[in-house]
Amino acid sequence: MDKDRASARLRVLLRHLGGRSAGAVIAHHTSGTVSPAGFLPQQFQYTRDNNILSLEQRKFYEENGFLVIKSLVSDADIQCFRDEFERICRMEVKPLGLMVMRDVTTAKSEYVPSEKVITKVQDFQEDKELFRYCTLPEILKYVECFTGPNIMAMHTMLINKPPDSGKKTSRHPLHQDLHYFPFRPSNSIVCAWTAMEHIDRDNGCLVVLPGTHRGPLKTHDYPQWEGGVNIMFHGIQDYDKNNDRVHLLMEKGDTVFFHPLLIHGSGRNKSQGFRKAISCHFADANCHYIDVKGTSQENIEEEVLKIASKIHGVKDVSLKDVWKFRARVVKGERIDL
Ligand SMILES: O=C(O)CCC(=O)C(=O)O
Repeated sequence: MDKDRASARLRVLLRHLGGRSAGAVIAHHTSGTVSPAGFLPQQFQYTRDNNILSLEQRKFYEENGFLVIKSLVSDADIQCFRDEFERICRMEVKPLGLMVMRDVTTAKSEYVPSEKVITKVQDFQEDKELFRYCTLPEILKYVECFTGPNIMAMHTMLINKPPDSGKKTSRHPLHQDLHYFPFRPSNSIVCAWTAMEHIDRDNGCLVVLPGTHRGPLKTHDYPQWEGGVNIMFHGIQDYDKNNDRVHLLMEKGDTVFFHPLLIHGSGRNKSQGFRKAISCHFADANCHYIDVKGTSQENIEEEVLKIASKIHGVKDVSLKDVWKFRARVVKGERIDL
């Protein structure tokens, strides 16, 4: 590729990824090296043919396993999600099935319902306002590029990463989300993660290891951290320490779509504020459940079933039952999931 074409391509990449997050992406050695002209559609295995993504965007996701779309969710919607989260924290609303989480350093202290003690709410499929995030047309338009037209919302979270207490417990260890999922194929699953405010390295942005979506699912377990680890924050020990790392610096409304095998995590929140993001894992309704017995996912199955029994009092259920209970169709028809 001659110099002019290379810099033109780089400009296109910059436009798609935008300002500072693009700055980080350029550091990845494969992001600007292949000519889109030489890339034939039949080579795509992680994205679908539907003309929503540009060739450069498809190429980028195929190579790196993530794609940032700038300013995708409006300020007004984000404010609505924030208000609803605060209502949940004050216990003014109690959506069915919602899991409310606290940081390991404060989990055992007295419970005062407030935004300052809740670090994550998970499984908000029965909260009309928060679940609206999973049905936003601007989100689903991109999701369809990875899942196809029949879309299930499988797993929902609003993460309220707290200022670190000094024990580094606000970190999220490097992991692959597929570890938590008993459904396949992995290429038909995608996460949408939207920044609810400016997010950078100071308040603990996402960090991703580009290209790792092309590797296998690795063994996960609790990291041996001195200050403790949050419940269900499993991590990978044996990732390639020389793999490039990209810190995703994002503005309010920016959304990253990423593959469930992409190794990612987030750093310590060194700021005084609570860093908020909202996310949903979507899957093609044609995906199927798998039995994780005898696989590396057995440890998370055991933990999830224990929690389901403790919080919801449900016994004799399988991991598949738990997932079927939380899954919701958001576009097209419900098929196998
Ligand atoms: O928002 C974060 O800090 C990380 C979230 C994440 O990777 C997860 O919950 O799987």
